[in-house]
Amino acid sequence: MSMEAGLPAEITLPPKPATGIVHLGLGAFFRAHGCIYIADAMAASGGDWGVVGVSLRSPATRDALRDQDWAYTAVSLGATEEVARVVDVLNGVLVAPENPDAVLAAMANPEVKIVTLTVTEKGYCHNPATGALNFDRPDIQHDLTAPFPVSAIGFLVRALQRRRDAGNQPFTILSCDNLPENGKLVRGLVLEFAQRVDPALAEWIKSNGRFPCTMVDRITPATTDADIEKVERLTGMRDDAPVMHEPFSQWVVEDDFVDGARPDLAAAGVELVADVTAHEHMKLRMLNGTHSALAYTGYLAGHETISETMADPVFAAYVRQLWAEIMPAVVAPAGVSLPDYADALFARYSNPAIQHRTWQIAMDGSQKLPQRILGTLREALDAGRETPGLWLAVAAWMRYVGGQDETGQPIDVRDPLAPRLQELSAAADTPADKVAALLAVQGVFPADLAPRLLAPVTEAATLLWEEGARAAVFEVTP
Ligand code: CS2
Repeated sequence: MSMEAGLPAEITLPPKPATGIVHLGLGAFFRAHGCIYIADAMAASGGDWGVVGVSLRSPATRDALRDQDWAYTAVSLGATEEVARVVDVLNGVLVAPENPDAVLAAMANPEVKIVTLTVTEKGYCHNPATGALNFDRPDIQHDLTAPFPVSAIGFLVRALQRRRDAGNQPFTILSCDNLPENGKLVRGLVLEFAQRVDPALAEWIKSNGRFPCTMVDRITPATTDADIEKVERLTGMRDDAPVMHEPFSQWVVEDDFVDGARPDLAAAGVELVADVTAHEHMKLRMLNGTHSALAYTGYLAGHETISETMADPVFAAYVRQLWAEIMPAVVAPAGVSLPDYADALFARYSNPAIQHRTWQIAMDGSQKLPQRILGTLREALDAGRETPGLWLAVAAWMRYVGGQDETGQPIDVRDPLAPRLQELSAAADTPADKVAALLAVQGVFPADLAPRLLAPVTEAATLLWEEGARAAVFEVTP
């Protein structure tokens, strides 16, 4: 798909806006979410906010987009209609392992004002239970001494170092990952790393850097070959890297940028707020928490996607039960009704056009459980509330990471802790022993919470192993 293909020779396109943003971790989500807001902000109010994307690992996205002048199709999949648009906001894609110096140079360019990130939970190299940088991670160890980094944190600090050395301002760091207080988290990690590299640099970042927190939301399943065919049928154009997303989209951003420099995000529908905490808690617990619960239980029951899981009445009732357990642990943001939010989620999950695989959401559970489910469980225990649906979700995660489904087939578990979790599970005989062994993994379960979960999760696990996921889900739903 070339944007210029087919235009008469005398027509010249206006120059693309210059680059103002570097994005680390260019996956389908940011292309279906942040890029669209940025494109709309420039369409409304102008500005040089072109984006250079960085792939921290694979060249696949770069290779697919290069021949398309970096433009791509985003398809909004409603239950009854499909709307395709071309998103033309990328000015290039760099592949970090091929040329880390080019990535640092792009980030150090003083015209770049913002570095956005979607590097997934594990990409922050932190301990999910404490929020501290994990200096044992090989990537972090490497980046402390090597001239060119490999981790997102390493790139951020080394690029900030170049900017400081050149007498320039830092960029704003805008985390767009599903982590609680993502801006504060990344600030802490950057400062911890910078402190080891050069304490004066850490001081400079502390005084001059900005790390607004954000809440991001748009369901965006991984693009499949069938999607590529579908886009070709829909638009008549071949696009090797389209993105497929639901119609709904939300971005809530704390308005705290270095020198106030940012696109006119409000013009694109972004909610700019002073404090994003309430939005983010609501979304992590009510959306991502139930997403993970449905992913593990649904997968074990043989359901391929979330919409297929929702079409099973036993699971539709289960997700309602989960929201009833979660809502008392959520403070509604001003003007938001939690029951309405739950109803909207129910409709979004049920959208049959969105093929969101339970297996995809099940990935990296060890990095997701704490902020999605365990915080809610802690508050419920403190308040003496029973949460059988969520206890079952934790038990289902435990069965899932054991690596074998209910029919004895292997599960392709993708998780940075997968080998350890599988080993712990295999070494234990009974469901009760497996629960005890997995609750002892402190990177996931805080030491003070684990003993409190032992009895209820053991009960849920026993039910799950004895009856199977679907029956267990039925059992815990009134
Ligand atoms: C999902 C999220 O894969 C997952 O873990 O829960 O990616 C979810 O689809 C998004 O956060 C929705 O905004």
